[in-house]
Amino acid sequence: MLTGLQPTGTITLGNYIGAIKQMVEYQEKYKSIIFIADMHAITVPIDSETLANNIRQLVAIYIACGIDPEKNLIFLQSDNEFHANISWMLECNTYFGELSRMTQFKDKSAKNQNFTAGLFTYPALMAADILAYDTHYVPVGIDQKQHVEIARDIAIRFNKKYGDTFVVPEPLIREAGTKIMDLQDPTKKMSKSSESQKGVIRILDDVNTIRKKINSAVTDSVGKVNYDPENQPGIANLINIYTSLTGVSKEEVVEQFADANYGTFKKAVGDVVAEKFEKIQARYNELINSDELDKILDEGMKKSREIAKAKYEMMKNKIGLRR
Ligand code: ATP
Ligand code: LTN
Repeated sequence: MLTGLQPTGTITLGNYIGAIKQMVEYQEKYKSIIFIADMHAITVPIDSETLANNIRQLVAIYIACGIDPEKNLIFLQSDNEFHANISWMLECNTYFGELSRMTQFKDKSAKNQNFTAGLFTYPALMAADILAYDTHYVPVGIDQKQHVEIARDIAIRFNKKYGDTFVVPEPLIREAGTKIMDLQDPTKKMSKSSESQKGVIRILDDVNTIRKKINSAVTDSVGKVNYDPENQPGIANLINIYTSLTGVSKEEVVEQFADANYGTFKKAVGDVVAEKFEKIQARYNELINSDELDKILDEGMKKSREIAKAKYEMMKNKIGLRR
């Protein structure tokens, strides 16, 4: 299993519930590779200092959240030059037309007129990330499903043209209902690159700030804790947060808070998030300036290079890039 996150901002409660928590569960079941997709992060404008800080921070967050370096291969994409090299060979087996149909490209290129060639070829680099490691499963959010599908198409095409080279990967899409929304606008996804301060909970926010953000979450005038995403999207979002972090079912939450007002319910949600993130932050603080982090990345660099280099040599040979 292989997956990665882009270091485009501090991880949110949405990323934690929607991505990192699953990675921690999968490590018990699969041989896992978790990496930082930092070369993908430069497909859109990002300040150099901010990027460097985000990268180190994300490694520390992964480990603080329970991603075990003993059970996972953890590395930085930019520490491994074979990703870009493999990506080039895949690009030359990818059609302009299929890249033009990617919805992420269409969305992001519409937002910035000066979009880069890297934004366009992003899926080929992602295919390289996946195919270099004989990945069987790729856990991603629904928005990334199309990119895993194009990686499959490229793998199948390459295998047909040059003979068996790649494992054809499958996306592991999480069940619906775990999408966490902005606390101030519950119709909008909680996003790490969002400008919203009050609506987005960051994993490194201090616990008082977290409680305050939850207390001032937008709700409705119904006044009763029900799971009704259409008419009570704010409350439904808080119920999703509560159930995701405690494992209690939606029905039980509704029953438990049947007579409670929103203030009481919000306090309970705040307690659950604060308790979880307090522990993660304590571990994060131990890690962020430690050598332990560098050791993990050095080891990951070495191991990931070995694997990707073998695939790179094999591809070169099959394509005819040899003397
Ligand atoms: P960006 O703002 O840079 O687009 P993002 O916070 O929206 O970032 P992504 O980098 O697109 O997040 O996604 C990282 C992972 O986190 C994906 O697997 C995605 O499905 C998951 N994820 C992101 N936001 C949420 C959310 N609000 N609820 C649940 N899962 C989420
Ligand atoms: N595009 C993904 C990050 C990503 C990734 C990958 C995920 C880059 N390469 C390979 C899985 C496998 C994102 O934006 N979440």
